[in-house]
Amino acid sequence: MQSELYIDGQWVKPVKGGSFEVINPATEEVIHRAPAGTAEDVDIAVKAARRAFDIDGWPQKTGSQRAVHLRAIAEGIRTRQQELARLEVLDNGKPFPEADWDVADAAGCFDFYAGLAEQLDDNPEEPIALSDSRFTSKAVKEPIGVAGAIIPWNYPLLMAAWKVAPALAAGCTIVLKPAELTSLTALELGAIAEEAKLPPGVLNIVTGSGSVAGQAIIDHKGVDKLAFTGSGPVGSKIMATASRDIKRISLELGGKSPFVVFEDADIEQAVEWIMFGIFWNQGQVCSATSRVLVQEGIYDRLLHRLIEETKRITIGNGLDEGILLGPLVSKRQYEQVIAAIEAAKVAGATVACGGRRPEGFEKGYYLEPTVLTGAPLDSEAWREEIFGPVVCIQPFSDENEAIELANDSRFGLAAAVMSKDEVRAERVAAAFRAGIVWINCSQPTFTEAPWGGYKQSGIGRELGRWGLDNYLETKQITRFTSDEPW
Ligand code: TXE
Repeated sequence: MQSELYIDGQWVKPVKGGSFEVINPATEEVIHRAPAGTAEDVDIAVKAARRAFDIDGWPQKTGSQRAVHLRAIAEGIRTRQQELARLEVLDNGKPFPEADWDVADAAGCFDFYAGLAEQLDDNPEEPIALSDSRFTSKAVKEPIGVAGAIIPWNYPLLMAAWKVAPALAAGCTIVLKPAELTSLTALELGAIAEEAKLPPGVLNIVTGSGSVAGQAIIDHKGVDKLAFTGSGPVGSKIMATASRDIKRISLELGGKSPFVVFEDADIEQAVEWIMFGIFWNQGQVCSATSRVLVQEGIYDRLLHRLIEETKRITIGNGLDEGILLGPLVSKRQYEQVIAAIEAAKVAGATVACGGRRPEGFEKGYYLEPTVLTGAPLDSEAWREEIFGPVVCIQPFSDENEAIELANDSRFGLAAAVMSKDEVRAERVAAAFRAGIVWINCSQPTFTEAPWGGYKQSGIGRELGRWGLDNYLETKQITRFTSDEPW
């Protein structure tokens, strides 16, 4: 486990020398102390990133040259996959197979953006047909500059990959701040980048608290672009701060995503996808389908089967075999989710199953997977992100009502629909006000496809070619070609 910051290709102690506890959420034990970066460290990191961008020539490298480093990082992640997955479990609590999956996905993300970096060489410019033939014009894409990336704790290495890979592919340099709850694998990424011979200053990793290290990144005048995944209030703060210097921003802020199940859907499959959509990663997923809407005719049967299957979920330490649900990430998150369940009860909801600490667990932030029925449509449980293994389920009568209920939210990250009627499923998918829509499934995420939200779920799109565009500016170059006087 790394104990220093990775800045300008060096491992360094924070200027002020501080550190903070890393706690295993399964045991509540302190397993490490991570370096607590402050504004001074961020300043050094941003200056290194500036030099790497402005002077050392990272953006001037060809896409293929940058791709060599990205592929080497992907390989470095794969070489250490088991070790990284284990660290992720110790830090975040998720079951090992999920962590293993995330780490493989992170490697795939670097490979994918290596491919896009190479493609930048194939299409360096786009000719533009002008209405005035005395001129010719072309558009070129150029990297924005220095990116500041602030990421959450639910997918520590994968979220780092989602930001670092496209930024480096585009030719940006970057300062990355992982969430203070999960710093371990992000710091390992520094070691992997070092082995991949990434030039100094191209990737800098400053761990520390949001209010100190994170705030210093968003405030820094040397940062051209901010990429953030996290809570709405911090997203608002980033947007407000970014407006001062007109920094480019991309924000991914979570949601309260609906899952609509029509009467013609297969109940067993629906139950499986509902559970995947809310219990994977302990429900700490921005796109979790936490509001389930089921058509009246199958509501009782589906609810019965959902409760039966939910009760079968094996809870425990993510490092143990056969565990499907680990602890929540932190004491604070655990207490917040418990409080949300209590508030739901007061508002009139019924706990159909779960809702408590499972028996036999003295340590660890464990919570039974929970199904809530009858949460009033104006209650916080129905409207606000709980970010835990808690699903609200409601009946609906017809398609119009389902769409109305699904869209009645300030969020718009994801939405899902299940129906054997393809035409109806497409119609509902079109009607959803959300950036990611799943038909007959929930949650599958592909590096190639755009990811991001409508409404208060954020701004911009990550992943795919859209993710690369997040780190690129567009420049027009127009030439006067006529011999006639202007
Ligand atoms: O998020 P924060 P928290 C939601 C989810 C969860 C809630 C709170 O509902 O219950 O947010 O989680 C950094 N300047 N999501 O408190 O604080 C912080 O250090 C700059 C949804 O953990 O937003 C961390 O690196 N940075 C979400 C990152 O922001 C600051 C994933 C996210 O932490 C900062 C996580 C500041 N002033 C939580 N304050 C999703 N969209 O997937 C904090 N940070």
